Amino acid sequence: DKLKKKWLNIQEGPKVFESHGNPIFTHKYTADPAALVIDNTLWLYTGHDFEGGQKGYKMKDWCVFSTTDMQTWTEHPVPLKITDFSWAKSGDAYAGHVAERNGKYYWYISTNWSGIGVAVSDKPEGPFKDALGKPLLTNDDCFASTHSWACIDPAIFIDNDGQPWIFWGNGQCYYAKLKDNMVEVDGTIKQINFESFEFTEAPWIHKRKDKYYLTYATGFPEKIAYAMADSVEGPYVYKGILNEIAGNSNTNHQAIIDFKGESYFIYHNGGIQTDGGSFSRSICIDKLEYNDDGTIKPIVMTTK
Ligand code: FUB
Repeated sequence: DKLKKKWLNIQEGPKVFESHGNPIFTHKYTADPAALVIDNTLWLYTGHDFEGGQKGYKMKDWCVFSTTDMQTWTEHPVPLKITDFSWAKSGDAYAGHVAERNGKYYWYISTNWSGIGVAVSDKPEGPFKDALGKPLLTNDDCFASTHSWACIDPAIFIDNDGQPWIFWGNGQCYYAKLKDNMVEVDGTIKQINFESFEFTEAPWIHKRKDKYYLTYATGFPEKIAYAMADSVEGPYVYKGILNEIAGNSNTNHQAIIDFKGESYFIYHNGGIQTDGGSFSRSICIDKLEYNDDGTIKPIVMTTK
């Protein structure tokens, strides 16, 4: 019971606290960030690692935090747990992504065995409910992939024409259109053609000045690389490494957002907190800057 309480970090209402630089949260281990800006508020959705020297992932729920200044943060009560998805057999609460559409918030989540699901809420802080009662995507949607974690790491991108897209995968990067209802795939599932560069996982798509950016984890231990294209479907041209291996975590996982006139790179790091590591990770945020030609400057990881 003691362990369970630690895991779920059960709390009744929102908690407000100050962040003093990277890692931005020190009261619990957080990983796999996804971020959403609504008006003046940054919403940060994270995975939740069990603490201290684990030998594997132990992730049973997800967390949501909000801020208007990146210093004072509100942690909202646990909005979503792996057990909220009855079909997510014995899986862990892997990376997710939240998108807003027509006043509703859709939280796409992944698990290592059962694939990708989607939960919905009327509010960015939740509570969220499984929208389908079954997975949105499974390993069967990942072509010939055989490993149990092939169908993970959903990333949603809504283009200027209103078309929502979902990207995901481990080892291969898959993508498809979503229907306007956000809970059904529209048409065929395709693969990004990575000819000369290695995709591990953690895709994230963003757009700036008509250019599409696909950032993703490459290699293992992972670094974050990026590629650029003129269309959401590519072809994507490899542009290099954006973020080096972050601390002593084998994985890295990024979210890229603009907030109050600046661009930010949100990622996780295993190296800062006592007991931190590949399975006890911590979210960090650093500035992201573009060159005049639209390429991105390498991220400088700081403790600020
Ligand atoms: O947190 C579990 C998995 O590790 C995520 O789904 C991957 O992106 C990697 O960060």
